Amino acid sequence: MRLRSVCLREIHIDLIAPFQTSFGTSHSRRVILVEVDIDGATGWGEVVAGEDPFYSYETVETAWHVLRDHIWPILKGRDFRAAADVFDLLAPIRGHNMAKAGIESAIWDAEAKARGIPLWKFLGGTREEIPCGVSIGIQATIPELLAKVEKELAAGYQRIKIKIKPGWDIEPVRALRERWPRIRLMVDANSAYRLEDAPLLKSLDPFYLIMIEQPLSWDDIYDHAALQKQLDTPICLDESIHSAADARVAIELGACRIINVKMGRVGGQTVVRRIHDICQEKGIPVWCGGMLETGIGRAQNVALSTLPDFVLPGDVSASRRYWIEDIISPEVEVTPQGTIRVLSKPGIGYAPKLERIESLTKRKELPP
Ligand code: SMG
Ligand code: MG
Repeated sequence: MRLRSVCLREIHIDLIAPFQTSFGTSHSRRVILVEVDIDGATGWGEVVAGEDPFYSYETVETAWHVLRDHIWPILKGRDFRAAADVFDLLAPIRGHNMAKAGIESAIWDAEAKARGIPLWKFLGGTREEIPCGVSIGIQATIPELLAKVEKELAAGYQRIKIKIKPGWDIEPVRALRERWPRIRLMVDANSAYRLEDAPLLKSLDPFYLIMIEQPLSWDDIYDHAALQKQLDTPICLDESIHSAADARVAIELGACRIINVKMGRVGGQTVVRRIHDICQEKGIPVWCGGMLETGIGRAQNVALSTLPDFVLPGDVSASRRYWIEDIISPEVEVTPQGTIRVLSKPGIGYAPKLERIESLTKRKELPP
């Protein structure tokens, strides 16, 4: 197969509500959409890099540059066997996984469409309904947090994750546990703590959280292993896992008991499958993380969440939690049981709304 053309678009889209983590607050998103033509079949991918280099070093600007000036020249006109080969073709480019994933996932979509099968099946998915959780940002007050959680539980979501940071950790967890002793609850620190904070993190053990996500540095695995030894609560790694090799090291060192898989962070669907397979073999459950995606990235996340080891509810939730109007049709919807049912159309299964995308587009380029 051959990549005939690529179209890069940057869209700007407002979030329904601001989203606050330990590293900052998002009010709106700048998102790169990648449209590819593979032998006449069209595929769509999304680049999840942020506006600022706070979650990772990649940004919208670095991803645009790497896609246009480095990835496209490697893939242009190149013959390859399958979407599954693209990640390895891009090996000369070190890092920049979010840029790579944007185009690689679009090629997966195009190949699935050319074969006339849904992307989730093409990836090897086995689940037709995926369990969903929500991620709730840092709130100004505990009553506001409780109100948010109440709303999401009423909508059916199967697990609640709250963002924590020093000064907003034990108290919100205690308040949630007092109100809802039995819900599936977890916290995500986005690297806000240090190994010296182990006693504080240990004091979360009595709240039987299903996991603590990424407590320590974004580039650390070793200290997480030391921390995990001291905690009963499982550690889940997010920012620290960039590759299949990282997953293997983290598991071997005992740095985590769960892994959050994000396609953008690891470079595309092929590496998602490799990490999935390693974790499955080692008995480590995985779940799909979220990056405030628009419908394109969300549809890709729904597809990968159908792989068999995605046993825990992910941060993949309904379009309407993020956007007044999403850029796909139908929008991603969640059942009252807190699940998303996969679609049976070829590829990602959701159609990009081209007029809406055009109206949100701030820059567009078809590199020659
Ligand atoms: O997409 O619902 C979502 C956000 C899920 O919490 C979420 N993502 O560290 O897991 C994480 C964060 C990273 C994105 S913060 C802008
Ligand atoms: Mg996280």
